[in-house]
Amino acid sequence: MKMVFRWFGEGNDTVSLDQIRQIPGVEGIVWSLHDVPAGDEWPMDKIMTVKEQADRAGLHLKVVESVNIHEDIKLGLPSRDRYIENYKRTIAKLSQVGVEVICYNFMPVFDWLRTDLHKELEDGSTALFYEKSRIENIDPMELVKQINENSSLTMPGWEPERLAHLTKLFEAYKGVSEEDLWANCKYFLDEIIPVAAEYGIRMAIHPDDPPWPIFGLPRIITSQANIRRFLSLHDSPYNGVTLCSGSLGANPANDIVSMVHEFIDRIPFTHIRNVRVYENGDFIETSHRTQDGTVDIAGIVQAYAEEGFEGFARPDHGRHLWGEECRPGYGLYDRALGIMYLWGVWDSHRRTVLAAAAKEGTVNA
Ligand code: DNO
Ligand code: MN
Repeated sequence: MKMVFRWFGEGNDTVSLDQIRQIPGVEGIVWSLHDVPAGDEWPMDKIMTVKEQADRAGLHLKVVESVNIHEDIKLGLPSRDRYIENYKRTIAKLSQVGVEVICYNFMPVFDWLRTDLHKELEDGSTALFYEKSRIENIDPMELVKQINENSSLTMPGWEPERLAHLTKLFEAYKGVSEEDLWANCKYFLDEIIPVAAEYGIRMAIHPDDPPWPIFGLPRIITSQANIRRFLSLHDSPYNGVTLCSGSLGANPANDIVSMVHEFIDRIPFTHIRNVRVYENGDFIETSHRTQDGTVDIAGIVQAYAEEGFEGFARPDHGRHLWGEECRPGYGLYDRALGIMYLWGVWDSHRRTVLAAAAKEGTVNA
């Protein structure tokens, strides 16, 4: 398991590279060019700037999250080919600075969605919260109205230009069924994966968050069966998944330990975080510790240790602690604490695995 840490870029993150390098075991950053609109080719000079910053801090930049997919690709419009060509050129450029994994998602219109960015937990810390009934009973057009009126319904991770086109986008997706989305996803993979393979970059789709359709928009990367189907759309080691325990864990029916064992060869990158799911379907993001949420983080890390996971891992969202002001979910403290928990579970299980292997004479522990 190779530990990495998400960094939003100079001037765009409250956490510095100097702080990141002091977290035990963290070797690289997970980065993106957040100011480049989805669909555009990434400029080499901007890529080089991040490379120089990472080099100076002694951190690698092997994992990119995300190179976002233009909506026309998800909608299957004829204009998608232009955006796919840009994507291929971005892949080629990223290979020049040593990128090995590209995380992306295939969610129509929205990335992760929450109703409250600072919901208070019992201990006084705050965290991202999702109130199911609030989202599920809202008409999309009412939502547009609420956002425009600056309501408390907050939409993290949304690009302003996407918000502006929301009404048009909802119209465009009216004719797109779940099966259409699968077909559009396959079209994208068939174009992109051979290019990624040529450049030695493993593509890793992020599960939908939350893992169910919202506002009548289809969502497909939601469950073990659907991930299995996704991987078979284009069968290649370069077509993989960013197994995110928090996103998948918002549905308690998802058995993530089982997914680790089944998909291990197709997981170049994993996000490990916990959520507490309530009976009414609401959920809140908690500390990484198993006992603090409803996702068995210790079991998931144990599964990775048993499999000898060699991919990249990062703590995902954390709570906001000790008065820290930061990007919602992306403070320093709780993610650093999360990493130490992940290492603790990992190290103890690796000892057991390696000792057993040494006894059998298969590995020199
Ligand atoms: C949620 C986060 C996501 C992720 C994007 C990747 O769990 O990890 O916002 O960054 O979906 O494209
Ligand atoms: Mn995630």
